[in-house]
Amino acid sequence: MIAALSLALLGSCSDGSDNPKTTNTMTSQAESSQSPQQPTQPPPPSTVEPAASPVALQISVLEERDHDPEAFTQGLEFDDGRLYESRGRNGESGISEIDPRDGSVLRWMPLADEYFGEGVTIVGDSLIQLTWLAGKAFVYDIESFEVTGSFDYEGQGWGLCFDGVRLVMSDGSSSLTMRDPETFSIIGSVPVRLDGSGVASLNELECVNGKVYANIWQTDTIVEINPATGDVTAVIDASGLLDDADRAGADVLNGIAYDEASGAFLLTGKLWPSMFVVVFEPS
Ligand SMILES: [Ca+2]
Repeated sequence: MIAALSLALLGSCSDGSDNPKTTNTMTSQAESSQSPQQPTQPPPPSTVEPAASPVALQISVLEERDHDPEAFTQGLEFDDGRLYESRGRNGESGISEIDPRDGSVLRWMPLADEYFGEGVTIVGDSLIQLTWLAGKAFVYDIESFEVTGSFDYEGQGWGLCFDGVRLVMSDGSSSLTMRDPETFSIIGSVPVRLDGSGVASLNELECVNGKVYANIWQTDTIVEINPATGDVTAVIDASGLLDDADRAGADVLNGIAYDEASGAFLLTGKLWPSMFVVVFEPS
């Protein structure tokens, strides 16, 4: 299954923008060869890719838990039941392991003041943490929290997740960039579209079962993306998590971590006093 998924994803990333056209051509040829007896009927437009409108989803809160209101959350990820968070802001940035039950900080490794931490993900026994404008990703040993290496890259770093084969990275634009997890070199990119329009400000990411979830900066919206095509397949309304009092001291939603054990997502945000165990359900 993983191999099949890998092939599908690798095939898509080499030229994601051309995939819909390719699919359209193939679909039309197949239909015409199979339906010579119906020359007077126009082809059903609904079968032409990309056709599906994104599904509207909302959140169902299963549990509210504490989160450090001093944490300027830039990345959130589970690994084997342990929860990791990247914090931003110069002078306050670093990596922490936090207790998923109560948000307490179990381990903390600060970044030098010149770096502004961004998205984080896990590859094997390593954490990889982006920085915003420095063009540098730091690699940490997940057990010791020591920095074991770094990667240099062009442009801004926002969100990062690992789909088991490739790293997926956002930079605040409407595109996702796929990178080799060993070298960090670019191996593909895909423009993200919602009803045909680009979706800008893709921020924190989470790779789950072949889909990529991204929260849109400065909104309470999370989009579910098919990384093979860039199409948004679901739009999740994550508004209303914080009450007005908590909202006043908090910044934007910016943390998505999927817990494989429960099948639920954990959501939080920059300077949020709470994190929320949620599932997505039809609106
Ligand atoms: Ca994440």
